[in-house]
Amino acid sequence: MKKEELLQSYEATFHTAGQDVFFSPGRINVIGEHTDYNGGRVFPCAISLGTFAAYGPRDDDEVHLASLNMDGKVVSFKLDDDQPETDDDKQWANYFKGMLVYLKQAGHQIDHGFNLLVHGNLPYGAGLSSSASIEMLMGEVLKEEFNLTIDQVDLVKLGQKTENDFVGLNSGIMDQFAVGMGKKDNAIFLDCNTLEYKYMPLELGDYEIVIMSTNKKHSLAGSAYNERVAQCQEAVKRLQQKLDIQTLGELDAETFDEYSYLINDDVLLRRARHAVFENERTVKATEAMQAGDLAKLGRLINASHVSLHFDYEVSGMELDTLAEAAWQQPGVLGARMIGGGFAGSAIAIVKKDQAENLKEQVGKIYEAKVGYAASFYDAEIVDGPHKL
Ligand code: GAF
Repeated sequence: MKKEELLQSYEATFHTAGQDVFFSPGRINVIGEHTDYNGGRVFPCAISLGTFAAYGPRDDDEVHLASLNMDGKVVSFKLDDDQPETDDDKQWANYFKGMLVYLKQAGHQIDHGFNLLVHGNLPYGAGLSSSASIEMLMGEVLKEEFNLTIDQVDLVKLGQKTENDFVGLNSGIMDQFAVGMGKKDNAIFLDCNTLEYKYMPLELGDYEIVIMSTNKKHSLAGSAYNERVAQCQEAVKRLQQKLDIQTLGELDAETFDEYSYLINDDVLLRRARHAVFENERTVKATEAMQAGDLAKLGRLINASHVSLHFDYEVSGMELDTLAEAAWQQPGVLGARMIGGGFAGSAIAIVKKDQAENLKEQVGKIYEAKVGYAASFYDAEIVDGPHKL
């Protein structure tokens, strides 16, 4: 949506002119899935699909939020209201409200109300992190409009806190980091234990990343996500009988293998095995990319999907159909589901001149099997949140 159009909608919604327009990206993750809350590595990047917001100040102490993706109905609350919205049709506002609450709790001055009109071209439930996009959008709006002095990584941490404590999903930090720290044409190699990170240009030569969306809605909070987090914590607890570790991300595959007898449970063993091996794959994938060995990068991406399917069990018929159909297409180096799983999106690394063929063929196979169409997007890697 164009800036002018959003400002027009702002005026129609709030009966006054808007002041500024902001954009915040979504994210994809090249590799390193379900490793973030396990203290492992991730390799995500910010994408050009994301969320826009038009902002205007108010001269009272009220916040009025409206989303064009939610019928444009206004949700309003007082600046000092620090409780999550509980009504079903207002809960979307919690991603914004949480950021505001935690910024204020951290001592930042937000001394007047405001209106915000939001529009996302990132489909909700597409597994491209519309939630982190919104959290970091709110962070950027408040930082800019209220001249807050806050380090960007601290803002990212408040995004994760919003997700964990205000929304109720025990997510790791990957999504907020990928969005909040996004850099054009770069992926971010992040160690989620230490928060050390490195930008790495996505050097794919004649290849590109295609995003394949299942168009099946998912709800992470209502799903088995928190259960996976708890299972990994339980596996750590059992390994702690002999090992001095806090997270699975501290283990290499060999050590894990030698001590895996301590886990003594089929499901927990598979969950932990995924976390440990996926962490190693992520390191190997960045090395392969840097060495120009894209075929190896592709194989690691395929292995990630297989592990998410069999060991972590967060794939599903729709995501499997996309990945497996992509594997059969010419010019494809690798394909896998991304994000929390169960629905959402997958990615494929494909030769640029075969990308259209991939979309057509995978699209046909998907529709025939699933009964409705998938959507395809070329991934454009962009900067983090900013004023337009
Ligand atoms: C979701 C979560 F929000 C992330 O923190 C991450 O765990 C991801 O699922 C799986 O890698 O997007």
